[in-house]
Amino acid sequence: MPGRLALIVLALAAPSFAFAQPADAPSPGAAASAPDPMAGHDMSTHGHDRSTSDGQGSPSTAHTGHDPEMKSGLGPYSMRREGSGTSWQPDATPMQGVHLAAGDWAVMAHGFVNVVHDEQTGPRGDTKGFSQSMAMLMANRRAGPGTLGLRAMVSLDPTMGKSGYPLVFQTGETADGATPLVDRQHPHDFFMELSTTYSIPFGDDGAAFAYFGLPGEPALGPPAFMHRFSGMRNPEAPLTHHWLDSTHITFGVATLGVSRGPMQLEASWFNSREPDQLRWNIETRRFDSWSARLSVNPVRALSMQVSYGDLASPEQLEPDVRVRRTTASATYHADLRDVQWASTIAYGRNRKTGPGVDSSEAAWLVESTWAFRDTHTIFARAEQVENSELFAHGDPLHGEAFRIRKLSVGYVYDFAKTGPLKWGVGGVVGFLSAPSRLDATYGSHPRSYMVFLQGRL
Ligand SMILES: [Cu+2]
Repeated sequence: MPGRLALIVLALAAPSFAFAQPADAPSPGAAASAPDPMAGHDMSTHGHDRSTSDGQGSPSTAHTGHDPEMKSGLGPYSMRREGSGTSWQPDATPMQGVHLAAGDWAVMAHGFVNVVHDEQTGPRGDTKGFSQSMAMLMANRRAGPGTLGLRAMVSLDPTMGKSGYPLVFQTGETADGATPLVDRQHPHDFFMELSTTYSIPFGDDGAAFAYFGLPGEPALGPPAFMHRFSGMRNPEAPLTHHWLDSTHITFGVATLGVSRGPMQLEASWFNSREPDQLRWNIETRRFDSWSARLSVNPVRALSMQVSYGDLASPEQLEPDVRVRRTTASATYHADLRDVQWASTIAYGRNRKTGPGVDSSEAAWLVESTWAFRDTHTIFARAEQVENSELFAHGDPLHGEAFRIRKLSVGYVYDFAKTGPLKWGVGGVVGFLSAPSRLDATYGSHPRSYMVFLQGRL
């Protein structure tokens, strides 16, 4: 069973990170002398940031034995602000994963595995057991006048099979290179990110950076769903994925960005083609597309972005269709005494043009995750899409856009901690609504059910 394989990999990886737990009396050469990749950039000069995770404001406490708050590789702020790729999330977001120092490198490891039983009702529904997973290693060090960053992220999703998992009304990518995946979520590629960054500080609170990923994530959309706090406990991929964050695995991307205080402006050049059905390889293709994003974190709790991308040829099966994507999103993160509560609202629009294609389809997402003492987590997601990919070529309904709505509500109980790993069990129910003309195809009230075991690092 693929799920077991993912569990074994995560379990094997766990002991080697165990020494990275924050220690009050670190051994010489460990946390106490952890390199400061952004030395000279006093975090306390930024009103919207905290100097240390334990709330002690003096910057001198950050490196005297308490868990050093790892700095971003992209600019003079905490790594808390880093979402997926080069995206931003609120500064109030808790640090994920485990942190350690290895020579001159500050290293972070982070990951999850979900073992899922999935049932989608209705004539187009299906049932499947599968695992989803992600393991990420990030490392930053000073190099010359700036900071060098490396990031590797892999997933054992390809073990779920080329056709992914059942998810009614989901569309995007292909299992066989010939027909589109409909009512299924595609597996993510084994290599989700292999990227490098270099940033140079300027002024008191500015930085310029370059990012290269093969694969990587261009400056387009909010942080990807499995990386944002408001959605990361939910094993269901959002139906809005291909309107908001589907470019998170892009085989070839270069980004230049500049940030100053609470603002960041970026531009990316990249290969727009979505990953193909071969999920274990690295694909290369010329850079044919661009995107730009403005991100603003005006206060600790809030992060907002607007972005635009011109994707020359994203679809393997419709290479002549160009997609111009516009997205806007805001995430609010309340870090209270016992509660972490993150909510995201996002809007995306795909304008598609090509031979016989001229459409503009909008999507909305609102999602929220409320976690009490790292034990009880409640999450919900409401979405709406206008989807014209539900019927194959030749079907009379092919190309017609249908408004689909989904409300998912779920709960996870975290029952155990083994070293740095946390284990939870949970469930999520999704209620779908579609125009009654689709009743014959989908049934009148299709639902999505998942129960899952979740391991997190
Ligand atoms: Cu994806």
